[in-house]
Amino acid sequence: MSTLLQPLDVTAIRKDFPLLSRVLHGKPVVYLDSAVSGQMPLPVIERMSKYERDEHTNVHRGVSTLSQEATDFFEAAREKVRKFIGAGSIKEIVWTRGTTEAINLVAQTFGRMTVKAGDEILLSAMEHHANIVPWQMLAEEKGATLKVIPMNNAGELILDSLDELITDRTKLLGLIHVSNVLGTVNPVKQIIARAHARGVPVLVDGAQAVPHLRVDVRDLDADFYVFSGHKLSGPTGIGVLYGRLELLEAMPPWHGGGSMIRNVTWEKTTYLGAPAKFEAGTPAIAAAIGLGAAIDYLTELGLDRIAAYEHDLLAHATERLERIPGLRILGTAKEKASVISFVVEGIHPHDMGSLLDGDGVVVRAGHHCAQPVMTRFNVPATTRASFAYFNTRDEVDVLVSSIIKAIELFK
Ligand code: 7TS
Repeated sequence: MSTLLQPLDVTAIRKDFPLLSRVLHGKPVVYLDSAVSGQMPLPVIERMSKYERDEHTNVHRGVSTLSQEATDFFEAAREKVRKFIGAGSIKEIVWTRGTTEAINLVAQTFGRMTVKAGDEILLSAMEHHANIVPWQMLAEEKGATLKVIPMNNAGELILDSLDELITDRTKLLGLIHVSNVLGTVNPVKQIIARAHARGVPVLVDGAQAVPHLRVDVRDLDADFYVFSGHKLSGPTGIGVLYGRLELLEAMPPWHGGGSMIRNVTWEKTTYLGAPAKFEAGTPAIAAAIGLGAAIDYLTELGLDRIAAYEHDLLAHATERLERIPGLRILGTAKEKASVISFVVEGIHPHDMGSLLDGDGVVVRAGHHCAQPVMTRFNVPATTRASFAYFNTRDEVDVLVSSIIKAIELFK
């Protein structure tokens, strides 16, 4: 941990998360499932509740004071997102329902516009289904093919062959920034530079990166960067598509309806510019404002301090888990975020998940919407613990004891 960084006051932070004082099956809840969905701190919940109690109306409509006020809050949240990820303009920040919708938007606008029969879309071997299926659907529609950057047994991408995998027919590279299964932090800046050298635009799935690392889309030189509010201490129902402005301007609209038009006649409709062009209909206003409040909260704590703290939890958990006989961690990359997937000989990951649940320890068991990763590691599923800035070393120790107890039970 950097000596320049004041450590986080986790005891104080935990008071902001009411769920952490719940009791499950007679045990204090140990929430190790932030990769599924982060918990929202009270300032976020209270900001959304204030909006719903005192300020609720629609945005971008009418001259009423209430509507103008709501529009200001909503657009202020967009500016918070812009600043948080280092984008150049709020025109580059499109609200979506989440990461999944953002990728579908790009596939069905940019993708449909650029991908033709015989073209290729390059993805990495560790993508979430959200960054596979929309491209597969597009490839089927257009007669294009998907190609895959392989990974090694540690869960690191093998980049030696990248220059051969990129061809003259490659229309897009889709890349997960941090793996939701393996925790691997991919060298996206370097990969983007290599793709750009060949004229290939890159979409980065940042769903698991933004909660853990400081992200600067201009420094990365990403063409598209997407993430979800609910993994970033914010609510569900809101997410972000960052797109380079010239790309967004060149893309056709996606959904049609109110709020995205300049003029409508029976003969022809003209559209607004980005981002409004992609935001038909009434958006998730309270959720957007809540995401803005979450960004304020995280910024106040400091992403660097969060990263340092979570890194310590990850190191502690890795060290303790590695000592358990029969337990195998999937994903041992040099650069990792605070996600640990594991399997234990003779115990199905779902059984492990249920036994941990009985001890109040909340983890996820399953394929984590990344079945190709399961296939690559030859496992049907894993159990996954993911750590956030409100978790403690003591909670890691509860996880470890609970796993040991489960192993004893299966002997
Ligand atoms: N991309 C990554 C890397 C993710 O981890 C997830 C959700 C998504 C995309 C989809 O996000 P959504 O908000 O649109 O649903 N990941 C997980 C997970 O790991 N376990 O449950 C959801």
